[in-house]
Amino acid sequence: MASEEIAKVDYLKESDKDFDARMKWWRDAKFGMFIHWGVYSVPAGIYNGEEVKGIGEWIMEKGKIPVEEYEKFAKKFNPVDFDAREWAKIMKQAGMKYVIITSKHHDGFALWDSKYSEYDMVDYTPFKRDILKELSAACKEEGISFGMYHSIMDWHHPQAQGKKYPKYNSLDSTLINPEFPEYVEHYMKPQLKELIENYDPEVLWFDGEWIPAYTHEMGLDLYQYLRELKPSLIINNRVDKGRQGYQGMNSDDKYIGDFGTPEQEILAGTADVDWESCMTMNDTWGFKTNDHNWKDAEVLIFNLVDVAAKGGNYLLNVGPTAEGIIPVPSVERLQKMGDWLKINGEAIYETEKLDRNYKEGENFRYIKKKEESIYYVASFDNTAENIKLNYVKPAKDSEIMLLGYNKPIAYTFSDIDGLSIELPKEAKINLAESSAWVFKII
Ligand code: FHN
Repeated sequence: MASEEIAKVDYLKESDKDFDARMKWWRDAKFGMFIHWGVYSVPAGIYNGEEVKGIGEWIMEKGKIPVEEYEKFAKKFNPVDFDAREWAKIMKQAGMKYVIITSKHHDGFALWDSKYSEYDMVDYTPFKRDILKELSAACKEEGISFGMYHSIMDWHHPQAQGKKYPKYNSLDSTLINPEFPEYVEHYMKPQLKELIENYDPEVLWFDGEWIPAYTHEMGLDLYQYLRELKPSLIINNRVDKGRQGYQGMNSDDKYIGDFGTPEQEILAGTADVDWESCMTMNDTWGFKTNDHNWKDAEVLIFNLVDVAAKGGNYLLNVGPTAEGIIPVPSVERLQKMGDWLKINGEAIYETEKLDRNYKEGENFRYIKKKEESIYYVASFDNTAENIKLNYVKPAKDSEIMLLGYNKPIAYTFSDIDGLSIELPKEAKINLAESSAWVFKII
């Protein structure tokens, strides 16, 4: 990066020690809830009686709904069943340590009481309550770190894409709307300031950065602005322009952001920068009446182990209904994940990656406890009589425990045959329901 650019973003000179200190809680947390909730949950994928294909929160764009029409959905948004404490309890039971909720998605609707817009939960809907205020308070009570998603792209504000400029076209638009810098300076930044001052988020998760009107220089400036407002704030790489599509990692270290953001995918191996994989449980982020492709809890647990073994975080999405309810299929999966973590969480939280490239179909993952010589091996083959591991060499007289069974497990080790662990029948009975068995090598 040119020296004048670094000069513009003093925080880039942050020492590794300071960066590590700022990221510590986030790296230890490993598992968070993503919440996509807003006006789009009212139509829930249906417009003029027709199903609109694609992800639910894009209905305004995919359904080519004029701004005035879409505003009518906002007038109807009345989540009378919303209970922030209930949501925080679901996160807690699931073993989730942080939450990222959409403060404002691409449709431009604010889930808080913004003094810069009437197009918000308190001024525009019959509900008249500040969602972010209630949820941030409930999360603090449960000891869950509170973060917010914020879209740079805005389909409602007249100086962004709204009524004056051609509808958003991310793929091949060359039109740069001349008022976007004004929108950033006098709308987006003031709204972000009030979000930080009112709700004290630990993380800001940007998105919609791909629009041509938003530039790398704006990203550098925004990062500096936000870190000056809250020095401990953690900000994802979508605050800048370096993300490589859904792969999510920056293409060049001139781009900023505290962590990479693979979307609906997990890195093949480890990375030398922080990253977080965000995923849905089904085929949409925002609620849709007709959603499909629900992932089984076992797959979600494998994903969590896979991400932890590779040194990342897992941000798993829920899309609440227009009434304010987290869908039952989501809650059921989160309960199973929480039950698994109650037994095996020590192999996930406060752990670090073991640099290893996993082969396709390999159903073991290796994880190391931070600052300790304790290793965990997660096995997804629960039918085996014994398990052979050729990647880890127990120290002399090591004890091997099976989490949840809590009796030493017999094993043999040789340099030629590697480590062979016999599985006691009793263990297979006790853990028959477990999605993955975790061996702790002490
Ligand atoms: O366009 C958004 C989409 O609606 C959703 O918010 C995902 C989640 O990360 N991000 C963008 C698509 O990459």
